[in-house]
Amino acid sequence: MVELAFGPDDTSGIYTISTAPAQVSFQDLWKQLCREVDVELNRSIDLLGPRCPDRLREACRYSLLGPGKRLRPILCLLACEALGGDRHIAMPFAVSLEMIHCYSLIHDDLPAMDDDDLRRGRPTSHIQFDESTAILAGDALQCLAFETVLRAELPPERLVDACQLLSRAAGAEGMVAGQMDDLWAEKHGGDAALLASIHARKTGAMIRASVQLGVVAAGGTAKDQEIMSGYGESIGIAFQIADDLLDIESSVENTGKRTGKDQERGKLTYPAIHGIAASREKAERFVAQAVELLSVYGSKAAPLQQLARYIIDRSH
Ligand code: GRG
Repeated sequence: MVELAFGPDDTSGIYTISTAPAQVSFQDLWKQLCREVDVELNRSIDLLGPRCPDRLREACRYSLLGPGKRLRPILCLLACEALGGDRHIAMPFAVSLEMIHCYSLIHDDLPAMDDDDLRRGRPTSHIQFDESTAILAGDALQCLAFETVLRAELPPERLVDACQLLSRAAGAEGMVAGQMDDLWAEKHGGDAALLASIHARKTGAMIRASVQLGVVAAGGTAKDQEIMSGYGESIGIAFQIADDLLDIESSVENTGKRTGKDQERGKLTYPAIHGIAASREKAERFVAQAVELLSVYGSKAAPLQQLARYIIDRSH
């Protein structure tokens, strides 16, 4: 494992990117960030008021706290720190990204969409609860995400920017649009251009928004936003290619979801269009591009560069 120069903060024992001399692996940093994010995810469900029905609260908690990678929150926190910001300020944004992501997974797993019974190694929401509860949990998480953005202790104009970035990434021209076209392409087929356009929106838009929200939290410039957006776009494509390859080459034990489904459903995927070897090369190229883009930030961006590699080396 490559060791990076992260270290425990002198006083709190919490890792920060820039300060401490001790060597902490990327994996340890990731675990630390996951723990921090999970505390906040739990708290956000606890904060739901008494008028929230218990069953709905439990369905929200079940999906939100499921054993996922927390990729989007971590991207947000690391982007904020790469620009010299305090990641704790970015935490509400980070948590809101996971909420939108979880809502999309719940809805994607429904019988009307991908019809999956397994997610993150556990029964999907509509299997664990029932279909209507799953739909409503997704709806509730989506609304809660925007409320959570507004809890960040930042100037109002930055909260507006964050809400706008998040809603555009998730909405009718972003993730939802990508999902719509993906379902259409399952029935009607498509070419390399449609594939790229679907994934730039379905998966890529939320990944890009994750780093963009980190930039907003850190008070970054338009130039920072441009650089981080480029990084987000590149790793978004690499992430999707890796996901397509895992569907072919990995197992349910590794991924926690059914594999081999893309081909079964006639999905438009990178390996289906470009072949396995060319897809892998493409992913490598996008990761190299992402890493290069961040070189202007020096060692503060090392974790994001490491993360770009992890995206294609991961086993789940
Ligand atoms: C239903 C509006 C709506 C959108 C669904 C996100 C999505 C769009 C569909 C999920 C289907 C899928 C497997 C897409 C491939 C990329 C992806 C989003 C994988 C899951 O994300 P990870 O790997 O999951 O970050 P964890 O569980 O680790 O959070």
